[in-house]
Amino acid sequence: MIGMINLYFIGSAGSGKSTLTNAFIGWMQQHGYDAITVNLDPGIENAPYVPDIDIRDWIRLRDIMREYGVGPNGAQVIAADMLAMNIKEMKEIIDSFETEYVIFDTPGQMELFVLRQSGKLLVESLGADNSIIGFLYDPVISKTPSGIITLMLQAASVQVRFNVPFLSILTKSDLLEEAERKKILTWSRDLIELDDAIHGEFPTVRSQLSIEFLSALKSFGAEQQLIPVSSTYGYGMEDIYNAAQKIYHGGEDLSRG
Ligand SMILES: Nc1nc2c(ncn2[C@@H]2O[C@H](COP(=O)(O)OP(=O)(O)OP(=O)(O)O)[C@@H](O)[C@H]2O)c(=O)[nH]1
Ligand SMILES: [Mg+2]
Repeated sequence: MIGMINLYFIGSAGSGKSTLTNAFIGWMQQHGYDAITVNLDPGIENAPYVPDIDIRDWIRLRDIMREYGVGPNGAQVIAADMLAMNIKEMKEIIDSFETEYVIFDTPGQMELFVLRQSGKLLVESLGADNSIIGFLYDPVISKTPSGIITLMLQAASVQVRFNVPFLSILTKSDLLEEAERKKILTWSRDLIELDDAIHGEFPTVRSQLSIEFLSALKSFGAEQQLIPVSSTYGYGMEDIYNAAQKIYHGGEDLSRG
């Protein structure tokens, strides 16, 4: 029996992690589910939610910049590495909540969480076998075949890195025209369509992206139906919840458990 589920929102800068954290916790609370939020981004400004646990209680970018004489980017890297020292204490606090879902908002720059050792250490220390990564697809990037393929490659690298169950989420889908949204959703589940589209995007250049290459991506679950959501309008939250429940509880609804 799985207890707490750790759900990590990971995605490129500005893809909507913090806003989705807010929208999703809001939806969960409104529907009577027990959940908390953890902010792992020491550089967050104007957080749209009040985190239950906040990395800024341990690590402050301004202090690091002053102490180490580095700029904001250097401070982010040092902060990411410092996270490792706070995992044990953070775990104790998280455990004390005895909640069903722990929702993690990760740092703006995805590579800080994905590439530095501390991100992996955190996921493993808190329990990889009850974790889910929600990978966010930015709608503006997803609009072109080369853009969505790039995101699929990033998603595949995140999967290689963490090796935990995965959800693919198309954020801010209210910004897309209906036709664009349909096109992106088709590409996400049908790599043959995507292969046709990438050759359409580069008609004069012979693309090195072969169908074999796209099929390799498939083996990492890239050909997975995207879950379209909008944090602004609040839709898609139930779809994220149902997909997450399906992974660990076979779709069982907590409220009826
Ligand atoms: N229209 C629309 N805008 C959104 C939605 N979600 C987020 N945004 C906007 O997208 C921008 C980035 O959102 P954030 O939630 O800060 O994204 P993030 O991934 O946390 O960004 P960083 O942590 O700074 O990398 C903000 O201006 C949000 O208001 C959405 O569902 N619809
Ligand atoms: Mg953020």
